[in-house]
Amino acid sequence: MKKVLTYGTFDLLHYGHLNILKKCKQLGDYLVVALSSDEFNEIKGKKSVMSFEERKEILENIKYVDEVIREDHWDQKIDDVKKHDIDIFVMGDDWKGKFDFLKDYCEVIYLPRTKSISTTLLKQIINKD
Ligand code: C2G
Repeated sequence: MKKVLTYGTFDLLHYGHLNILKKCKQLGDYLVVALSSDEFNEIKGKKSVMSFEERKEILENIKYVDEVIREDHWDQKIDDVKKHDIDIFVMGDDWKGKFDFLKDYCEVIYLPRTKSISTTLLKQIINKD
């Protein structure tokens, strides 16, 4: 079984998120999503609209996602790859190169971001109305 791992906040889930989750699942058989906790979002300088529990429940109900774990700090990735026996680590290419250190432990793939959609953009549109 080929296991895939990806990370993110996944706030106000949109089709850009769905696209990368779909592509992650196409790369393997089992997809683990490490979901940023509310506390870690503060460290990332992000304030998510939806709580960790709400974001987790949504992700757990997406057919591509097999398991959701917590992301609490930047340097848990190597442990996560080992603990969950990950074959492929995937992120959007806005992170290109940032996680190449994981190449010692698994395949690392950066996928093109979906154009013209982001949580920030959605917030701007919603705030305009
Ligand atoms: N993404 C995408 N296309 C978009 C928006 C997001 O492909 N239009 C991808 C991002 O590249 C990322 C994933 O969706 O791989 C989740 O995006 P965010 O929720 O913004 O996550 P981020 O803040 O980048 O957190 O340790 C890594 C961090 O937790 C990543």
